[in-house]
Amino acid sequence: MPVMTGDAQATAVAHVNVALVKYWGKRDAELVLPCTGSLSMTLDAFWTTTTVRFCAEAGDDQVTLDGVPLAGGPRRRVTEFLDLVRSRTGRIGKAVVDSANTVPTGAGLASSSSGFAALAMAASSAGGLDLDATALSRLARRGSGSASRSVFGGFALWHAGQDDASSYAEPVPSAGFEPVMVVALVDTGHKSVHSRDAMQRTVESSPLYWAWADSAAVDLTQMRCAVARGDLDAVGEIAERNALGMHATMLAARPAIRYLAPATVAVLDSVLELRRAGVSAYATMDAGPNVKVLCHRADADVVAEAVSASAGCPTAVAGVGPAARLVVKP
Ligand code: 2P0
Repeated sequence: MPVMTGDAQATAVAHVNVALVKYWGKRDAELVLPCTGSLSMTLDAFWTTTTVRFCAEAGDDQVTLDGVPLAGGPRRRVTEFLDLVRSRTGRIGKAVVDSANTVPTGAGLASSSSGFAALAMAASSAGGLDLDATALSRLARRGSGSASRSVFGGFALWHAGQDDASSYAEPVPSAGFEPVMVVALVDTGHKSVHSRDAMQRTVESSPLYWAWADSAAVDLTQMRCAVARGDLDAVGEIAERNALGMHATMLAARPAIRYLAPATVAVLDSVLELRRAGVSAYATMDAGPNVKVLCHRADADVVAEAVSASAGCPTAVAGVGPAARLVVKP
């Protein structure tokens, strides 16, 4: 492999995705191989823009997020990922990484999905790798599992796989299915337990974990069909039961992990009320107290009003978003 010196820079944009069938638990932490497959919707409203410059003069990797230099664990995750990219390219220089989120970081709003997808695309491109979408999905997975899905727009299915080669995401046919997610911003502060630690504790200690994992396989098959036929009620029902089941596994972990706050439950009640009133609205929650409510675009205002009133919180409406893309090429 030729050693590449000289500066090279690339900028990528990747959008957040929210899982409709969740990823929760790894069977291989080093390779980030999940215990189960998952399926997500990429959102148009939230994204990360990341520039990577391999720089002959830089003494060490420099990483800033929203203008603030990263340190400690968060910085290490990025530098280890850069080491992985460097090991596959002729690049030996350190990197200057500048990243900006339109989404609060570390609040269960899936900022790591867009963050590592954008980093994978920008770093591999600046490093001179020409990866197809599957290879990029595999690489992004090594940074953060959910990032494997943010390489794609629309709906994406991440195959659990057996090894590095077989664990990647791909687009799911969705035939013009264009629902929205009303995001109830219950709390945008940092979560109490990182999802990486929380999922490991759940797999290791929750007696409910494998029951959920088994049911998630059924959810995944049914979800793929429901998305393909654009059946919002079926998609919503499967998504809601899968998410509640995932939170049940965490509540049974030892010690318990509880991301759901009183305001989360208030939003869940308002979603039930909406359904009783004939509105197709379904909730999903990730590693935090915020709630994403899936509904038809025509119902977005009425859903946003109801969930906002229930918890006294702001909302944002997100539609189906695009694939990750390079905006500045080397
Ligand atoms: C998901 N989450 O499918 C699930 C649902 C949170 C709840 O993917 O350890 O940051 O970096 O692979 O991708 C959050 O976990 O975890 C996540 P790592 P990640 O979207």
